[in-house]
Order: sequence, then structure tokens, then C-alpha cells
Amino acid sequence: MSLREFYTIQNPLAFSGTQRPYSEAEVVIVGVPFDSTSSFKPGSRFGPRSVREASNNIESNGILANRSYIEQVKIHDMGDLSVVPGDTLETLNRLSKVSEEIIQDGKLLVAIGGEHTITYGAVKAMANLGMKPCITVIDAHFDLRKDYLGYSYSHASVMRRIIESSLADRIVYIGVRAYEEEEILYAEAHKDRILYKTPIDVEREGYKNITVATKRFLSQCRYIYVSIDIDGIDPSYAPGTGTPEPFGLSPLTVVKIIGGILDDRLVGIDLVEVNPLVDCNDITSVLGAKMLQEAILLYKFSSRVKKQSQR
Ligand SMILES: [Mn+2]
Repeated sequence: MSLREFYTIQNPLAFSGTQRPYSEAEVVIVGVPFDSTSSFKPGSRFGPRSVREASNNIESNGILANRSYIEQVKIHDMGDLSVVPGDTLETLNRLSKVSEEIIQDGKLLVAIGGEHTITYGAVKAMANLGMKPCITVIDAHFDLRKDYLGYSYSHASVMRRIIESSLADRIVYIGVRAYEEEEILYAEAHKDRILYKTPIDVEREGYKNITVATKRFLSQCRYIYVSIDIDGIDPSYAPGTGTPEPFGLSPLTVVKIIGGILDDRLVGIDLVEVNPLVDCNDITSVLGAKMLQEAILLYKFSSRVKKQSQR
């Protein structure tokens, strides 16, 4: 290595600064800067950039996966999806194609949004590959509306589309607390496929029991996808988001639950709805970056998680 290479950072915005070639990588990051259906404050299109920057300016050690470090994981940050502002279906189609290749190559897919609609594209890739997943969602919202103001592929209806298109078998929501009656009725009518826990449930039952209930509900699933909507966490910890809702989860509770449910069935993770335009001192981006790092470290080092190649 020449001094020219040694004294320069080739890609200062690569996630966690640990860029490895795609062929070697066990984890692949893709940014999805799309926020065209945001119903309140737009700006999550700037999430990928902001989360990456934050990831480069925090310590790289794990919290639950303690004494492990993100640079021990072979990560390739492939940059951002070429999204089409205003064209949700084409954007989702592109994400689905890109995700298919990543998953097919046996790598953990990590998508950074962008709005929650992007989950549809990643999950569709799994369904297309015959790997229909079950999804654990951290979210303040169900996103189970039939449509939002007449539009079907809104971030407020993404989980309804996923279920109705039969892209996922089961969904567990943790942190839901903001809904329309229509959504609760839908969730209740589909109890065989939807389990939900509000922050009150989490407080009452404790994170360990929530973890046990989640694992039990997903015990028959072959593949798992985890979607972290940052607004599942209380806005006092995560103000930088487009549709904040009070009375949310604490970051530590979320990390402990994620740590409890991850196992060798994990195929993909996303982090969505981080909006740096309405953030405060980047605390939401920092939290999002740290949660992704923690999930990646748990995936790599947890004894319950075998290597992808053994799947
Ligand atoms: Mn949400």
C-alpha cells in the first residue's frame, strides 16, 4: 500500500468505514433515499447519508455483543439505489432486483431508508427467491391501512400490501401505539398472522417475555426479516423522524429484544424513517447507526447465528 492510499480515506461515507470488496462481504449495505409518500414531514431520503456519517463517528464496539467490533465483520457498502422520486412502484421494483442478487449471493441484506415503503421491495426479493419471510417490525405504526388518501403504496399501508400480496407469512409488531380503528380491526381479524405488542405490553410483560412470545409466534418460519422503523422508539430519543408519536420504546429495550430474537434464519434488516432534516444534533442518526451496528454484530457473533453458508 502506498502512502497515497495509506493517508487517505477512499470512501469517507461507507457505512462504518469498513469497506470490503463485494465478493468477500458477508454483509451488504444499500441506501434507499426515497421518501415520496411521506405523509407528514418529508426528508428521510437524506437518512442513508446521515446514518452512514454517524456510523463513522461512533465507537465500533457492540453493546450486547460486547468486546466485538464492527471492523471484524466483512461489510460492503454498495452505495444508494437509483430511486425514482414520485414513482414508488419502479423504485420498489429496482430495490427488489438489487436485493435478490445480494440475498442470492448469500449475504446479509442491510437496507437504510428512506421511508417504510422500502420494506416491500426487500421482502418481495425474498418471496421471489422462494424465501418468503416472517417479519419482526419495530414501529409506532401498523402501516396496515387499505390505502392512504387513495394511494395503495403509501408508507402508511406498506404492511397491508405485504400481507395482501402474500409476501410474508407472519408479522410481529413491537412498539405499536398509533393507529386508525381500521388497522386494529385488520390486525385482530388476522391474529393467525399478526402479533402485536404495544409499549404498555412491553412494560407490563418485560422484554424477556416479549422476546419469548415473538420467538414462539415465529417458530415455524424458515426465514426472518427485521424492519426497524426508528419511530418505534420514543421521540425523546429519536426526534428525527417524519411522523413522531409519544410514549414509545427505549433504545435499550429495542436492542435487547432484537438481541433476543436474532438467529440463523435472518436474511435481511432495514432501518427506516430516519429524517435528519428534523433531527437534533444527529441523535436519531447516531441511534440508528448504532442499532444497525449492534444487529450486524449480533448476527456475526451470536452463538445462535450460524454462518449464511451453512443455511
Ligand atoms: Mn412508523
